[in-house]
Amino acid sequence: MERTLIIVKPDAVQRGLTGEIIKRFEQRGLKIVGMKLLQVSRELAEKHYDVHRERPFFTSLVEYITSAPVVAVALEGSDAIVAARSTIGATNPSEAAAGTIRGDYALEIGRNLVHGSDSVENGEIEVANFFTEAELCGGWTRDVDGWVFE
Ligand code: DAT
Ligand code: MG
Repeated sequence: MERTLIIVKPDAVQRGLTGEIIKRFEQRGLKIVGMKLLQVSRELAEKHYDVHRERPFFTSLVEYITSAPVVAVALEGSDAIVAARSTIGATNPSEAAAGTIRGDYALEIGRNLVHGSDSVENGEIEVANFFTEAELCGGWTRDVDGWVFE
């Protein structure tokens, strides 16, 4: 099973889209193993977006993600990384397909509502950056698992 970190970003929380966004991952079959509301610190934001440190949009990206509370969600599932990213849609919402979260609810790249890890390795790293082991319910049995996972 893969793990991915989803962040319901400040714009999504402010716009009252938290439930709508989490619902889409949940109904897809991905299993919630961690969830919390938090205000991301500058330190955590810079760590999370370290790969973009040299990009011109880095400062505004850190400002954005730290500007108001977010909901962090750790999801588990077969192919969780690719599945979550296809549910999220293209980075630039103006190019995101209708039916994806960004394609349905966003217009601009700097207000693209949601983050999803981009690789199995980064999924593990990002979940560990946002959650302590004690905050995760790693091994819980979901009764419908046999109807979602073959
Ligand atoms: P994604 O969030 O789809 O994984 P990413 O990891 O390439 O995209 O970039 C992280 C965030 O940085 C993205 O959600 C929005 C912002 N971003 C990326 N490219 C950008 C650009 N060219 N101009 C402004 N912001 C950008
Ligand atoms: Mg990314």
